[in-house]
Amino acid sequence: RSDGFDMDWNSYQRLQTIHWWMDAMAQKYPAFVSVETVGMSTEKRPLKVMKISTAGPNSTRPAIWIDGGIHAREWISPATTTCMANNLITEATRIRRQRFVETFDWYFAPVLNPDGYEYTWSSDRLWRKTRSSPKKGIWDGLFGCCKGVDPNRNWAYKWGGKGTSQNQCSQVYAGPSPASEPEVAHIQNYILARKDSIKLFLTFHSYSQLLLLPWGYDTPRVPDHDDLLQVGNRALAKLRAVYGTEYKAGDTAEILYPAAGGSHDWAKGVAGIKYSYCYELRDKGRYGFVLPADQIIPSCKETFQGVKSMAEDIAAI
Ligand code: ING
Ligand code: ZN
Repeated sequence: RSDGFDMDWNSYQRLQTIHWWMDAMAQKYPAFVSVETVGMSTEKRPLKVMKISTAGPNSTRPAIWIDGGIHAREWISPATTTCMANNLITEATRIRRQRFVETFDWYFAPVLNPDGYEYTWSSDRLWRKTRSSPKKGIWDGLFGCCKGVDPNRNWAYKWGGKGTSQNQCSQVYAGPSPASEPEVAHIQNYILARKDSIKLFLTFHSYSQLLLLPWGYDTPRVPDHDDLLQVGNRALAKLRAVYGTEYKAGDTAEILYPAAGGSHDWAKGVAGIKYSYCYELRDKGRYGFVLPADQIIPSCKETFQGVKSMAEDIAAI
């Protein structure tokens, strides 16, 4: 079937299924689910954002942003974020609703890099970047050229700094200019238009089981570091309580590596969203990017507890 109800979380899903499911949810629950196409990718695939709000599609409540699939091969990210969106829809249908549903509008963009994602299904399971072509230069054909920009080195904050490359063939190629990738440019604009309402920004990657705070570009601490770490550590305690999965929170450049042009730096540095984080989902390297599908639901269950904790804490501030 191809009506969106062939979606499930016992296996990984193609882009079309994810998009059909998003549209089907909006059709089924028009009072609190709406789906917008924010723009098109390089290869003309839609960039879809799902809004879940019990105050309806035009609500301007404080908001929470959740994205996934910016890196093509990190399949657990679209799987976990769509599953969490599905949990939230279920929560929204309840008669007595909890605070995290009633306080916020929730935005989900589960596949930020649709071209790369489809390429991991058709051609190269471990592809990371977008699928854009470099501008033709006189050396092309002599040395060949490489496709794709690292979309998490392409955001317009400290672009081109540490942990990035200007070599087109590098896995961390920052691109020819900030927000050169249409996927990044469209999402930046969409978030900027809503920046004052967004109270929490979460981007989902894999793998390592980390909760990363800004900054990624280098090692200075954010001024409100302790607030971010406290909300983060409380979330990780809730996450761990489900199956005992150990996550660690810390500054990106310190506990992982410095890398400029990432989305959670941009969300804090440019959009001014105080609580901005990057989750690195399961596992710690046993399966890595090729995480078995039977871990989708456990990943979703534990991560949802963490996200709920963050939402409840921020609602209380
Ligand atoms: N990790 C992120 C990456 O883009 C990151 C971690 C995010 C580092 C933002 C610096 C800034 O490298 C994965 N798994 O992609
Ligand atoms: Zn990633």
